[in-house]
Amino acid sequence: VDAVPLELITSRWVRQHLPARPADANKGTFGRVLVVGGCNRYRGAVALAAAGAYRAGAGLVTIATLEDLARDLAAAIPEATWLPQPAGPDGSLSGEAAIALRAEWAAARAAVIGPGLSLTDDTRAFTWAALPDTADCAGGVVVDADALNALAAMDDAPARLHPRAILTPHPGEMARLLRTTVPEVQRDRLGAARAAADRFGCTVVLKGAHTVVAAPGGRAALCPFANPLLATAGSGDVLAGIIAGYLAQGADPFTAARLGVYLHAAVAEALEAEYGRAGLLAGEIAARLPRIVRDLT
Ligand code: NPW
Ligand code: AMP
Ligand code: MG
Repeated sequence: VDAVPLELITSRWVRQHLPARPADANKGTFGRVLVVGGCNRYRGAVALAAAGAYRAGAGLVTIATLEDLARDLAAAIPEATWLPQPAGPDGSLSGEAAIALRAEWAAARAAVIGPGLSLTDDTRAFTWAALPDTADCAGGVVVDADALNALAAMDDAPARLHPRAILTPHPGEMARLLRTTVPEVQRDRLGAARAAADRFGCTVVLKGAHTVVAAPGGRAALCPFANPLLATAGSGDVLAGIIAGYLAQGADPFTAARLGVYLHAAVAEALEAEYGRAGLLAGEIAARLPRIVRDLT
C-alpha cells in the first residue's frame, strides 16, 4: 500500500472533473439528494447539508428528519422537500423510520446519512437498519457524523456498507471507527485513512487540516489547504452535502469526495482576505461555493 503514490488535489484537476452543466438541462439532470438526520439537540445540521448539496448543483434535495424539525426548518430552507418522521421512544429517528424510508433511497441518486442524528439506542437501530438500504442510491451515500459513531459500534459494519459509500470522519470519529485514539490517528493520518478504506471497503475522507481522501487498495489524495476558518460548528455537515451534490451529478465516489473536499476548503482560502482567520459561519461555506467554482483558476 505504501507503494501507491499519494496525489495532491489541484485546482486544475478540480476544473477538469467538475460535472457538466448542459444548457438544456432540467433539475432531474442534476439528481436528487436525500439528507437523513437531525434530532432535537442538533436541529440545523440537516439544513446545512441540504444547502451544501444545492450549492454544489444538485437538482433537488429532500430532507428526512423528525416531524417537529421539518416544521421548524421549512422556512430556513424552502427549496428542500420533506419526509417528516415520527420520533421513536428516545425522541430521535428510530428503526420504524428506517422502515418508512425504505423506498426513498432508490428515488434519490445520492444521500447523506448522519448529520445531527445524535447517538441513542433509537438512532443506532435506525442506522443499522437503514445502511443496507442506502445501496439503492445509485450514485452513492455519504455516511457522516453520528451515523459514523453508530457504525463504529457495529460488529458487522463493513457488511452493511455499499462500495459506493463515502465515510467522512473527523479525527474523533476516525478514532472511534478504528478503535484507537485521536493522537494515534493524527500521528499517521494517511495510514489511518487507508486502513479505514480497506477495512470498510469504501472511500474514506479523514477531515482536518490537509484532509486525506482514500480508496480501498491504497489510492489516496491530499487536500492542499489548512485553514482555521473551517474549524466551526456545522462545517462538516456542509461538506457532507457538497460531496453528495457531486455524487448526484454523476461523479464517482472517489472523485466526488476530492471535488467536495477541495472546494469546501477553497471557500475558506478565498474568504481569508475578507474575514482573517475567524468568524466564518458554516452556512456561508455553502453560500460562497458557486463563486469559488466559477473563479477556479
Ligand atoms: P477535542 O475535544 O476537540 O480535542 P463528536 P461533533 C474530536 C452535529 N452538529 N482534530 C474532539 O476532540 C453533528 O452532525 C450539529 C482532533 C472530540 O473528542 C453530529 O451529529 C450542528 N480532534 C453531532 O453534532 C453543529 C477532533 O472529536 C470529538 C477534531 C456531534 O458532532 C455542530 C468531537 O466530535 C455539529 O456538526 C480534529 N479536527 N475534530 C448543528 N448546528 O446542528 C473533532 N475531534 O463528539 O463526534 O461531536 O463533531 O460536534
Ligand atoms: P466537522 O468536525 O464534522 O464539523 O468537520 C469540520 C470540517 O472543517 C471538515 O471538513 C474539516 O476538514 C474542516 N476543518 C476543520 N479544521 C480545519 C483546519 N484547521 N484546516 C482545514 N480544514 C479544517
Ligand atoms: Mg461533523
